[in-house]
Amino acid sequence: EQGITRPKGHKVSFHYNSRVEDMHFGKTHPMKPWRLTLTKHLVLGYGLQYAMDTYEAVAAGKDQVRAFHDPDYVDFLAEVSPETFPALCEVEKYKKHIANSPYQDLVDLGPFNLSTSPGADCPVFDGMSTYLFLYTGATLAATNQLVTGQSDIALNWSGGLHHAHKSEASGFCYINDIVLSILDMLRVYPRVLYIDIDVHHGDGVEEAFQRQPRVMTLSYHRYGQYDDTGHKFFPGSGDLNSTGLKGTIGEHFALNVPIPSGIDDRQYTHLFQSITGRALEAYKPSAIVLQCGADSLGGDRLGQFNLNIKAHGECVAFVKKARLPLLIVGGGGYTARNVARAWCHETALASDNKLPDRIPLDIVPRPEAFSRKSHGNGLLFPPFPRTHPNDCKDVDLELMIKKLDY
Ligand code: ZL4
Ligand code: CA
Ligand code: ZN
Repeated sequence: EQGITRPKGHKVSFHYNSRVEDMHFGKTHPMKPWRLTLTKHLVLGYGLQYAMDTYEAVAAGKDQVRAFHDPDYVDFLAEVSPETFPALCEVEKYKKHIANSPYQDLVDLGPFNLSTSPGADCPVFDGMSTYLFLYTGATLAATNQLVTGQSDIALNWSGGLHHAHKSEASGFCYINDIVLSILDMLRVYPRVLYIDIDVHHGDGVEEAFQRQPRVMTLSYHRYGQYDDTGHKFFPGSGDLNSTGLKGTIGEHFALNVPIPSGIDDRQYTHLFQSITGRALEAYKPSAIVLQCGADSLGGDRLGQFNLNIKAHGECVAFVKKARLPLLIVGGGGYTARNVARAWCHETALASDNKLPDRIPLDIVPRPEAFSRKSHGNGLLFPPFPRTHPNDCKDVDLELMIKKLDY
């Protein structure tokens, strides 16, 4: 912790509750709350707690979650467990919420796209309610720090669940903490810019504000054919021409940057800085929400980009330079040791600290997680580039940048 200092011109708050780590989505489910444990170990191992105000998150209230979500859905989420699920499915007010999902044949779905089948994207698991209301509480506390002017940057790595809809879970996301945060921000700030660097399209946030010119959503994501099975990369939306709901005043206030697999640091940084820079200049937001999904890193179990931790962090550094109230949330990220490295590095960037690349293995509780002979044990080690079926060879990045600048 030598050398860790508090930032000079701004205040950073860090919001977390370790109870989110106790949950398991299922044995081989890719979403591992363990990545949050590793992130915490690195943040504390480097001593970054001395650079920020740290807050233990408390659970969000049902009333707070109802600001966006359907009241029946909120009741269901608050009561559900693997034990109560079958009985709840029989309750009359929930029966009308059986989703009409294209994946119905794959898993046995209950209401709200929830299921106790092991193959489900959004399983019902032990401690689920606790987990959901805690990550949401952390995002709302972080938001409160910003809107009351008590912090300039607020962080919640357990949040950023961008796929959740008003009355439906989707893609490992149940409560859309980002939408709830932006709704709180709109009471104070005239315009909010939402930026999403998760490898998946931020569809839930875009949809929630598709009629709202006071929110601009900007998502960078893998888009197109997944492989030769004909499946599209999840969730399948977010092409260049989706720019908000046509015929409403929200039209033109959604931006999407669809990207093929295999994009590298240089290409991504160029895209990100050109487009984000232009959006900041044209939209002049009063505050920013940045979703930092770490599944855009190279070597991610689900992602197909080839970004280095340094390039991922440069997105955070670039956005921070706007000097606007900034909420930073996590999101996806499925190779836990890389997720932890990236989010620790980005916590340091947010608080103006430069970390030594050598991970303090003598202090972190699980050093073996970070010391792999094949990978080295540095903080910013470059993930090995991989090739994918439809790799980014000669997509015209300049054309994409030009098309979006209208
Ligand atoms: C799994 O191994 O593309 C779920 C999901 C459960 C356990 C064992 C069951 C085996 C990968 C994914 C069968 C698995 C079938 N288990 C999963 C169309 C799909 C339907 C479900 O980062 N099958 C759906 C969602 C995406 C689909 C990505 C990203 C969230 C975020 C923010 C969400 N859904 C095909 C997959 C496994 C599983 C292994 C999986 N699911 C990979 N990609 C998806 O943007 C947090
Ligand atoms: Ca994205
Ligand atoms: Zn993702």
